[in-house]
Amino acid sequence: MRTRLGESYGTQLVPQNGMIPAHLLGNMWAQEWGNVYPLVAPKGAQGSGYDLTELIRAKKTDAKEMTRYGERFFTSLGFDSLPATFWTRSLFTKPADRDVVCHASAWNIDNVDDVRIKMCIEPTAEDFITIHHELGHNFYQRAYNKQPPLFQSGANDGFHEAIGDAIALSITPEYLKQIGLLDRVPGPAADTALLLRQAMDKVAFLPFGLLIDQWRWKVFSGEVKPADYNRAWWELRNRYQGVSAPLARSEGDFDPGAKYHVPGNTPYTRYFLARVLQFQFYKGLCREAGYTGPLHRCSFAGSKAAGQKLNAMLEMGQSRPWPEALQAMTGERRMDAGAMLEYFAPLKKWLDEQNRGKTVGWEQAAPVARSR
Ligand code: X8Z
Ligand code: ZN
Repeated sequence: MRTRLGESYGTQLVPQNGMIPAHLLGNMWAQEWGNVYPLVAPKGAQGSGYDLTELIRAKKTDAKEMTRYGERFFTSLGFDSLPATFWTRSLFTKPADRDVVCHASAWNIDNVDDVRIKMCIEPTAEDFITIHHELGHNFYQRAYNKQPPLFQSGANDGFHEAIGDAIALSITPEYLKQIGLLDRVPGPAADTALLLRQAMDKVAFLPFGLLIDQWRWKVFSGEVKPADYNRAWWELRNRYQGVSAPLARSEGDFDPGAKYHVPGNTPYTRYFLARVLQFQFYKGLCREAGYTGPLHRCSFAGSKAAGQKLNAMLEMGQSRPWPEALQAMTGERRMDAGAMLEYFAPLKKWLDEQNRGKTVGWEQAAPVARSR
């Protein structure tokens, strides 16, 4: 990322042994970086992937149709369709006449089957994936509705965040062809490109997913005082993500407040856990579907066996300790990033070659003096 962004923007702005300015990463919070993939795409044949945003736009797919694609993935696994009320009571697009919270969310209104999403869907790859994420919440909610109220929840909150993402990992070129969005499946030479884009979202998110609650817990414990809220935020951003503030900051700024979950008081470690768990779930469901090829090319869409395995875990809700739920689906009792490493192994090999002889990692600027 640093090398390629340096080529695009110059090494004055992107120091080759320093941090990447956060505004160059294609996301307001620099939490997922896939949106700037075109700037870092490998050259030549390896770069020939496809652009899901373009495919969605070319088909003039509207918000509800995008959501139908997500629903059809779940029904292909054997889940019942969403209830009619989902379609009439959800919010799919940004209303023109009033202000709403556009941060995507999934709702379980009656603990039976009045499930809904609230999202301002745009025709982009990012929102296409997010729809699958949100529907993962809704299908989980409906699957555990026979549990006693106290168990109507995810096995742990990372599980709830990982279901739809595990599904979305199955959105492979073959799957896109199957559902009529892609005409021609690119050859294996495009794997590097596809994996790189995926890593820019999935891997780059890990340090971000980790630091939000680190900051929050330091605030709650009193270790970080109000006068240092913003400094402590950027210290974590520098240390874990290797990104720097676009402009000089001061305690007159409150950058953590721009992240929905901070003022919204939504725990965030769940997303870090989900980033690891989703690859475990995906691998387990691919195995169940009888898939034996390289992990990143697997799509378990259409597999009733995978659907049954998934449903068996979902309907447990929180009635058993999470290691049992994990075991039911994957055979493993511990959260483990092995499946994630396996998925990205071909990319890791390519990246190691690209980075040979280059400085990997970053130096942080000297910390700003602590206020008292
Ligand atoms: O907040 C979300 C979902 C709703 S639970 C859209 N996510 C995190 C975020 O946007 O910060 C999904 C990935 C991380
Ligand atoms: Zn979520």
